[in-house]
Amino acid sequence: SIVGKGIAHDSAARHVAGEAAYIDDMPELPGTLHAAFVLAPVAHGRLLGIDASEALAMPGVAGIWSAKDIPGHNEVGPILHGETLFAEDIVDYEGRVVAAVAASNFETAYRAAKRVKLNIEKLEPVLDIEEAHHKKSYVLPAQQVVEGDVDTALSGAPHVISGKLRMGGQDHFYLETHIAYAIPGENGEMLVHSSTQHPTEVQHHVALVLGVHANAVECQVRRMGGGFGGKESQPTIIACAAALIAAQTGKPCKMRLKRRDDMVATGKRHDYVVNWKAGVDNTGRIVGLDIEYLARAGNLPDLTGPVITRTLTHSDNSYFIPNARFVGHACKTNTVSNTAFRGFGGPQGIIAIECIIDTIARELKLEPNNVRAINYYGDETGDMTPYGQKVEDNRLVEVTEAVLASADWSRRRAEIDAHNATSPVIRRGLAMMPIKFGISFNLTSLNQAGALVHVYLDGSIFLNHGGTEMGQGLFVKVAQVVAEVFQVELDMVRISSTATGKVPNTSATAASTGSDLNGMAAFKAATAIKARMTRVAAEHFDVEEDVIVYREGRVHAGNESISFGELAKVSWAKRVQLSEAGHYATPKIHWDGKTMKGRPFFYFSYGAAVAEVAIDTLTGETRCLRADILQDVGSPLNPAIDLGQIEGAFVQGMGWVTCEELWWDKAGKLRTVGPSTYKIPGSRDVPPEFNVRILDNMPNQEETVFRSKAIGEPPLMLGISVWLAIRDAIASIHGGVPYLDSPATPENVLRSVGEAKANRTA
Ligand code: MTE
Ligand code: LUZ
Ligand code: MOS
Repeated sequence: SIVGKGIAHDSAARHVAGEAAYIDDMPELPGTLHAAFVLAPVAHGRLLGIDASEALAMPGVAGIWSAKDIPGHNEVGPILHGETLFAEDIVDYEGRVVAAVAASNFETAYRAAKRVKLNIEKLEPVLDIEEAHHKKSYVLPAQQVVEGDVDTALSGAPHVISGKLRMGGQDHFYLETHIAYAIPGENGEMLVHSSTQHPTEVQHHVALVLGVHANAVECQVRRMGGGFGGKESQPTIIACAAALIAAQTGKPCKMRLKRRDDMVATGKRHDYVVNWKAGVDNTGRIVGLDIEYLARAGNLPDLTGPVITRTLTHSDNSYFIPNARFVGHACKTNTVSNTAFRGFGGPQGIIAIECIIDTIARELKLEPNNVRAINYYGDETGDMTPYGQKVEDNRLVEVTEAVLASADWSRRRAEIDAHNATSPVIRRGLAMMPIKFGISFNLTSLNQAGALVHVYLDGSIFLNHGGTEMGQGLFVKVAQVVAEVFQVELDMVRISSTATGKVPNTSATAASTGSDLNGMAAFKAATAIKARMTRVAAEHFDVEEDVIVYREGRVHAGNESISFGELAKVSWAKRVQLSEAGHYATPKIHWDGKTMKGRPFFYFSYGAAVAEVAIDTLTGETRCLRADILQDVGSPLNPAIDLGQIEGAFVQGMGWVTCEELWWDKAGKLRTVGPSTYKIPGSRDVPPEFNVRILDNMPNQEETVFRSKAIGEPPLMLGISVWLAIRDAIASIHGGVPYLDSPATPENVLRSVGEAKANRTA
């Protein structure tokens, strides 16, 4: 069977050989223009004028485009109206796109953009999340998930424990920065190659900006050099600018962002401030939980609404909370608009509840894992989430017990405690955490996909679907599904670029649903073609249809057989359709955005991790020494790809909570704009002992494609175990509750160590 086999990524060899083509590798057409953005130099101001005379005088410069040059709508927002491509009268963050300059080459375009003078009257910026909250400066109304009666639960609880947690954002740092190449055609047509997770959104916004119908625009994507959510909504900005210039000059236009511009101008993970209060009984069981999330939306909503929804629906993580009030505020600040990032609000909710559990355990002098276990969803507690979805596929005990055993928890706990008793400088810490992550877009309408399958007369198969490839291995998985249906070799299935002209009206490849949705759409298309071919085969061999068997590229009827290609030819001769468009819509899900109740997720993915760290209490440096992960992926479509996803996601999550720090100065200027100042985990930050396993023999209880489960995002949150282990190491100093923000940079660790030393009781 091809499904379930650990097969290399279809482009693995080409990735490492440099032969996999990205948009910037495409041969450029003659006359291609290159574009660069003019970005606002202040966080907040009134735009009074643009003086491009110096830029336009430079040799090779073709022109400048700003809001007034847009023939259609100045509109690039993913959900709401009023999110503009080019600033109109107000610039509302440092890096806000104001205009685009085009020139005959890349460097000239960049130099010219820097010479454009913006006349801006400075206004007072709001830069701090809490300041925005105090000023009631929001981009959207607050959302809340409420269950039971929190106030009564808190007032009757034996212990009420409260706290605050600040967590940072995260830059996507995909290797390929944003890029688009727009090629004008005849009669108003536009072909846009875009590095986007959401070709349909690019198509629709290019049409809106150009003032043409969507049918005039095609968006194509062969692959991205990483997306991580950063290319879910943001690519419209780049693609629309390139298309506008292409349309108005009649020349192809390429726009590629330098790393600095990419980091300054496009959105990131939302940083949050969290205030919480928990009512707890003497055993550590949570009886009531009140959490207020202040999320930094930035200058406009973008995807902040659904991101906050996911935070609120992951504030329970794996724990039954009988009385809950989770409130999320979308704080409007004069900083770049934040956007989707792997986990999509889930990590923020999960780090909050894990911090809460850890704090409860240390306050009450209980073992943190016992406090976790006693609060798990299950018969002893309950199975209803605060948002009204029942937990029907609970695998928490399985993953936890198995990971504690394989990580040799008890022995290592004792060993680490013994080490800490005699090691004043280097402290070690150990932590375990579970995850439960809801799979489906929490906006129900997005949970649909299409695929297009053709069988050619030599038996080769052409596959197209609405999902995009960003390195996560979606294309090989969907190809495996199709090869499995027809029982042919994988190399008989041709993987092709995502294109809005082939499969229309798609959702972003996001929410980890790529293979669930597109795999199922392709399965349906292939199965429909196969049913027609089987009828032909039955006629051909003069047998009943149920005698026909597809095996190893051939079609058998008892002792007789013909090749799959021969059957294709016979079918064609009988004038049978060998092509099909499949469509799939996830069943069982619904969500009421007003009451914030429903069954937003088709199913949950479970996982657990144990992390061990060492911290240097004199420098604040930390290191993850070992991590053990067990992840539920149902029956994997491709376990080799899934292992890679788990490893990558864990390390990316670890980066979020340890070394990746975004830093804005007092004027609101982002100062971490490249690898010299923004530290993502490198190969030597990967835990030297890294044991990653997939939960065996646990098919999805729901009818997903071959009973698989999504994998892209869930294990990112397991990286939070590293942060919990750092807390554990700090707590060893005084035996109390450490105060630690995320990321646990050396500065933050040192501050927390200093407080622990000051409060040392011994
Ligand atoms: N893996 C790689 N290599 N590159 C990426 O950009 N994006 C992640 C995840 N894994 C990403 C990745 C994110 S944010 C999501 S939502 C999923 O892949 C999307 O793909 P899938 O739905 O096919 O898993
Ligand atoms: N919901 C979600 C969304 O859970 N994940 C996403 O990526 C997303 N994107 C857009 C809208 N809702
Ligand atoms: Mo992933 S954040 O859903 O693109």
